[in-house]
Amino acid sequence: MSGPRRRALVTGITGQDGSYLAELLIEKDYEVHGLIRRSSSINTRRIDHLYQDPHASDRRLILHYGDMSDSTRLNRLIDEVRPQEVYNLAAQSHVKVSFEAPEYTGDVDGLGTMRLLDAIHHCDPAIRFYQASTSEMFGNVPPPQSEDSGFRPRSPYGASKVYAYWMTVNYREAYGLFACNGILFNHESPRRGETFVTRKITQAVARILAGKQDAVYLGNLDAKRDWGYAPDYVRAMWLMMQEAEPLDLVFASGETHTVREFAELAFAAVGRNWESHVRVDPAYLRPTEVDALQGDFSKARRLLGWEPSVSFPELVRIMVEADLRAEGLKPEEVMVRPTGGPAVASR
Ligand code: NAP
Ligand code: G4F
Repeated sequence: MSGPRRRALVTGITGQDGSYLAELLIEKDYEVHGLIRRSSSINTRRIDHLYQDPHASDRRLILHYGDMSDSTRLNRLIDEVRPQEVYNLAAQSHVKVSFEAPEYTGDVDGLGTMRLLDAIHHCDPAIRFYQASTSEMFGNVPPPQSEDSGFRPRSPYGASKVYAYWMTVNYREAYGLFACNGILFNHESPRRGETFVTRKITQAVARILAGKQDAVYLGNLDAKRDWGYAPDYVRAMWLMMQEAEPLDLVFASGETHTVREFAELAFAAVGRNWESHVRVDPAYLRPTEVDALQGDFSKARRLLGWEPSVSFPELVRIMVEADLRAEGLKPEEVMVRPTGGPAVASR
């Protein structure tokens, strides 16, 4: 006979990762509580398929208004919900935007994490805490980056996340909390925000094919990233929270590719030459850039048995295909078959 249903609180539930994590937790029979921000127009599009009317019985998804800048709300929420697991995914997560809004980014991404840790510490130290740490913290540490690499952040976002990382470690060491950091390298999906470079490119491919635009303007094409598939990475978050001891672990694909390569593959997937459609606009360059990320996830593989399931070319095709469908185009009619592979990559 199974015990009482487990409760998880997910901040950032309306984001890319929050939506996949909510799906995973519901699938695993959790009662999922999500923190959402009040806005004048509803922005729950990524979790609408999970939504349940507040009057429904046996609800599995329960949403609460709040903000990471508001400690009184976070304290009350932890006390009211009394989750067994807290996943802190909420963040101003755009690196370029963090240069324009450094104080806000520090408040939400850095202090916000401390507020949540402190609420747990005072309410119920048995609550487990996952912090969405990031490869952006490595900054200009040369690849491959692992748990043993130092942090040399190159953006207000990266610096705020380094603070959050160390506060997570500190609450673990000082008060014995089960508080862990997942140091995740870039992960993408059809739910990726439209202003991150992968989605910007795949959406542009679809819009160009639909005749809605002719070109896409990008910044640094030489930057190298280690790109994986988001659902693999939320599985990593959950696995970390089931461990006997809290750990800090890197999750990555282990490969690195330039932005140029991503664009080349995305346009090639529909038989176009990327150079005919990609233009460079210096407005998208950053004051300081992280040049090259490539993660070494051997510790996660060894301890958790975690492996990424989607290759780089598959990821590009999944995203192109989804954006073509969103534009009303049929991928099977417009996508070029990769050598030896299926015309479409549906997941
Ligand atoms: P995302 O799509 O940008 O989602 C961010 C989430 O945070 C959204 O739900 C957003 O709400 C919420 N949020 C922002 N400011 C908030 C505030 N002041 N109070 C409450 N909620 C707030 O990000 P993601 O790609 O899913 O990433 C999830 C987490 O992992 C983030 O912490 C990110 O920094 C980190 N991370 C991401 C990657 C990656 O490659 N995706 C890699 C490493 C780490 P709205 O929907 O209302 O905006
Ligand atoms: O897609 P991006 O904006 O992602 P970035 O900066 O790597 O950050 C993402 O991954 C981090 C993990 O390492 C997360 F922590 C963070 O929250 C976020 O999810 O940019 C990727 C690369 C950069 O080098 C950028 O300079 O693409 C380059 N780029 C080139 N043209 C562009 C563009 N980035 C954006 N957003 N838009 C462009 O037009």
